[in-house]
Amino acid sequence: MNEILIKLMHCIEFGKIDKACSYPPNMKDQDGADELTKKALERGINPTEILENAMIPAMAAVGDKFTRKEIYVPQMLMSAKAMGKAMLHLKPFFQSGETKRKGKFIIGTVSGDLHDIGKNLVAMMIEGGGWEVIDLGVDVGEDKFIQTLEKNPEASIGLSALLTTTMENMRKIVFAIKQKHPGSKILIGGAPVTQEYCEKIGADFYSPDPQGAVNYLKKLT
Ligand code: B1M
Repeated sequence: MNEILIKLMHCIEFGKIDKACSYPPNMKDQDGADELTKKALERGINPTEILENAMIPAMAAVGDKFTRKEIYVPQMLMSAKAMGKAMLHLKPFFQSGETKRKGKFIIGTVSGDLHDIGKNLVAMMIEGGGWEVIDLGVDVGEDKFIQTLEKNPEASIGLSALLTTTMENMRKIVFAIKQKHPGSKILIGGAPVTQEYCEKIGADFYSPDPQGAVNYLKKLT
C-alpha cells in the first residue's frame, strides 16, 4: 500500500489528529490525519481508496483493541477525532454529485447512541448521490424523526445504530414512525444491525454500507 496511506492509517489508529496535536507523545511534530489526507489527495489518490484502504481499517483496528481492553474510551475518542478531521477533506469529493436533487433523506443516529462516523459517511455519500440530506445528528428519538418527516413528507428516513443496546431504540423508532406514517420508507444500518433484524423490526431496507443505501434510494426514485 502507498506510504501515505499507511501513515494515515497509523494516525487514525493512534489518534494523531494533526501536526499541532501533541498526542500521542511518540508522534509529536509528525504529520497527522489532517495533513496526510490532504497530501494523499494532492498526490491523486482516489478518495474512495483513502477511505476504504486506510480510514475504515484503522477504525476497525481501534474497535478490536478496545474489545481486547488494550485501549479505553479516551483513546477511541482521539481516533474518532482524527477520522473526523480526515473526513472533512473527503467530503467535497463525495458531495460533488448533481446539483438537481433527486429527493430528501432524513438521517440520524438513534437515541442513546453517540456514534456518528458511519452515519456521517452514509449522509455524505447520499448527498453526493444527489439527495438533499437532513442530518439530525446523534441521540435522536422518535419524536424528532416524526416531526422532521411531517415537515418533509416526501423524505425517506435512515437510522444508524452502533450499540447492541441502542438497537432496541431503533426498533421503537421504526415502530413509532410506521404507526403514524405507514407509507414511509425506512432504511437501517450500523455495525450490529442485520438483514434479519431489519425484517424483525419492520424496517424497509438494511444496508451494511453507504453504497447499498444509495442504491436503495435510487430504486425508490
Ligand atoms: Co464505541 N463502541 N462506544 N465509541 N466504538 C463500538 C461500536 C464497539 C463495537 C467497540 C468494541 O467494543 N469493540 C462497542 C459496542 C459493543 C456493542 O454494543 N456490541 C462500543 C462501545 C461499548 C462504546 C461505549 C459504550 C464505551 C463506553 O463508554 N464504555 C460508548 C457508548 C457511547 C454512546 O454511544 N452512548 C462508546 C463511545 C465511543 C466514542 C465516543 C469514544 C467513539 C465514537 C465517536 C464518534 O462516532 N464520533 C467510539 C468509537 C470510535 C467506536 C468504534 C471503535 C468505531 C466506530 C466507527 O466509527 N467505525 C467501534 C468499534 C468498531 O466499530 N469496530 C465502537 C467506523 C465507521 C465507518 O463504521 O459506524 O460501523 P460504522 O459504519 C459503517 C457501517 O456500519 C454502515 O456504513 C458505515 C461505513 O461502512 N452504516 C450504515 C452505519 N450506519 C449506517 C446507516 C445506514 C446504512 C449503513 O443506513 C441508514
